[in-house]
Amino acid sequence: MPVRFIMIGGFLGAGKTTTISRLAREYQHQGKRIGVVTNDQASNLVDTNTLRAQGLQVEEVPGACFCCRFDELVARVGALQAAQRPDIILAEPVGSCTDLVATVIQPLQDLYAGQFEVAPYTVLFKPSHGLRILRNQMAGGFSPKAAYIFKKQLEEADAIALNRIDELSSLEIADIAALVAHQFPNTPLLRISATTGAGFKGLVEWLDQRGAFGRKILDIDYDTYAEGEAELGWLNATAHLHSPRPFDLDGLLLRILEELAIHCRTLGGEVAHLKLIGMDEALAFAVGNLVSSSSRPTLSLPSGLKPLRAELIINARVAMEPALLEAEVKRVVQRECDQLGVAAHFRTSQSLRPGRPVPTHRYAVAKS
Ligand SMILES: Nc1nc2c(ncn2[C@@H]2O[C@H](COP(=O)(O)OP(=O)(O)O)[C@@H](O)[C@H]2O)c(=O)[nH]1
Ligand SMILES: [Mg+2]
Repeated sequence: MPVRFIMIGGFLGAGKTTTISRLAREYQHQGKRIGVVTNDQASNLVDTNTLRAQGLQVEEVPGACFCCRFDELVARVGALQAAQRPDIILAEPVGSCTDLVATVIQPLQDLYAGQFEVAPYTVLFKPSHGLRILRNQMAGGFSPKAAYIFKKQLEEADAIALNRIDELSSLEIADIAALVAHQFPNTPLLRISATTGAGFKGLVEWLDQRGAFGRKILDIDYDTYAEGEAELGWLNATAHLHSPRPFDLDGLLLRILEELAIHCRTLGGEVAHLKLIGMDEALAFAVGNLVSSSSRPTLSLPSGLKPLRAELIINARVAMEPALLEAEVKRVVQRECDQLGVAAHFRTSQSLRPGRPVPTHRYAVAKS
């Protein structure tokens, strides 16, 4: 029996991890076994931690996107299959990656036909940047090249899922629907909220379909794509926090995100996604998120913890020079910790610009 491979695409901060987490629960209720593969340019992923904490089997493909580490993707799926024979693999690609139909879906369908059965490719629409990008307003705060990636991601989708409808007015939803219908004609638009579960029945039904999907090969300029991706600074860091007195972990995460939002705005670096996990010694944890410079930081998972010690994991993707991003993040974390009387020691820190994507395979025409 081939394993069902469901990849959920979408820009940084669009809601892929939240969607995958909810889909996993839905499928588990149906009695299905689930494996998850996450992907990032660096290691120490907030997403992997979040999903593992839900009891899911998660494998990581770190260091480059699925398209450039195709064999590693297949190997990680193989590891999941050996461990627990999943019925379904949920896969989250890097949020700045595109051309996934030509470089991942088509090769999987062609080279591993008996092993994988690929579901219709669904890409999440991120309203905070998407509305501005589709309206051609200042590239949503990014450069036109990063906006190019955002649009290419939507162009290769079998369906677009407008996420965060819990936060949108019916007018905003109608506005986005009209823009999508105009710019991506013949692409179905689902309306979902990964947070509340609204629209998930429809999403699951859509993903269950069999047919001629995963065939929209992009006409794409890899120079523009590579330059757009390289404009984003990437930082994955971990720090150990300790204090003589219990401290408010949730409050600290929110303050760090609030301060970073202000600094990024001042420095003119649009936030694509900032994620923080704070974890105590018993591995209970809080998650904080910021998905654009103009959004409000949120605790996607409040913990109520008042620990003496905690580990902090930081994943930041911001349109800023990586060394500057690293310096800003470290400075803000130190300062906010100082104010609470908490000592912060950075253990690992990896900052980079994504390199030019060099896919293992690229199908110029759809084979299957
Ligand atoms: N209000 C709201 N927030 C959401 C929704 N989906 C995701 N989020 C939040 O958006 C942030 C980014 O989500 P995440 O799943 O990490 O995005 P990813 O980068 O695409 O994996 C987190 O704070 C989520 O809690 C949604 O439907 N509604
Ligand atoms: Mg994610």
